[in-house]
Amino acid sequence: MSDTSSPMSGDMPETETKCGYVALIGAPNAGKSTLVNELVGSKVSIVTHKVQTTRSLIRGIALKDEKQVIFVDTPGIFAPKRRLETAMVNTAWGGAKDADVIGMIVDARKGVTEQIEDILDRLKDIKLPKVLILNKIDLVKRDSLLALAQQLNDRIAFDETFMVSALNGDRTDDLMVYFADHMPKGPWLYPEDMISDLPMRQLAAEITREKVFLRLHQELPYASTVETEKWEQKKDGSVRIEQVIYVERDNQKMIVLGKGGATIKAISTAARKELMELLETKVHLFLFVKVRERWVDDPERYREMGIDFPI
Ligand SMILES: Nc1nc2c(ncn2[C@@H]2O[C@H](COP(=O)(O)OP(=O)(O)O)[C@@H](O)[C@H]2O)c(=O)[nH]1
Ligand SMILES: [Mg+2]
Repeated sequence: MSDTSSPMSGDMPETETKCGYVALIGAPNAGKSTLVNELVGSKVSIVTHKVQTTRSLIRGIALKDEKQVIFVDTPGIFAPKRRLETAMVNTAWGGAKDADVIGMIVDARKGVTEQIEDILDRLKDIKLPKVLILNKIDLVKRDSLLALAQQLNDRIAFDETFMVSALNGDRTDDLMVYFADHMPKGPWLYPEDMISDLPMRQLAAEITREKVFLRLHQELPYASTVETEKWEQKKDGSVRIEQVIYVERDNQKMIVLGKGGATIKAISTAARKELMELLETKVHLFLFVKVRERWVDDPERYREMGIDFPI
């Protein structure tokens, strides 16, 4: 008995899967990471009220029907002064150029700032579909939203404008449907249960970095970076994680440790709690603080963060 129909013949069901990239760009604190987490339905990118929290490209993966959308959360775009800042801004624009659709997020309460003007100027030259996302609509009146949407659309012809609250999940469904529909046809690039491509070690470092950002003030968060050095699965199912918080100077180390070690303990407790939720197992977290003068000029640190070292 022979089967004459080849696997490629016409009675195969038409593939309906779609898959593509959406890059979310915007000024620092516009709510890019919050929106990615909301659309993915899980925390994949850290969020704080401080500017420049996100340093590398974080990919959060979401499925809508048969469509896979890979969201690229980018560092905020601003006028960089230091090397790390330059690296972050380059990373953001690099992420935007490789996308299928660009979503520009604007904090509706702040409106059109100088930073927004600069982003619009550069965005104009990128020939990709673009949508405007006015975020934080929970904080502003509807009239001003419409005026802002008009003002921005006068500058760039966006394909579509959405008004959302990433924090409350208000109207984010429409946005998700739009992105899903506008992905190119093709097979999924990630397994269906995958929500992030960030290796666990790096995600764990990001979680601790978020706690550092939340507990330290002024320049210190920006002078620090976190790396996972050891990850050991124990026989009883628990995990032992060792991480290093790098700072630039001795006095910064003292601040991270806090009086009697109180600050590092609080950071560790908060990070461990979240890691246990994420890994669904017991976590033994060991944090070390090391002074590495000029780590911000060390290419190795950039490699660990997953961003290019600007020469
Ligand atoms: N009220 C309000 N706050 C928001 C909203 N989206 C984000 N935020 C807050 O804005 C701050 C910056 O958010 P984040 O996602 O880190 O911004 P990013 O720098 O663009 O990634 C955080 O304190 C968020 O909780 C929103 O829709 N409404
Ligand atoms: Mg962010």
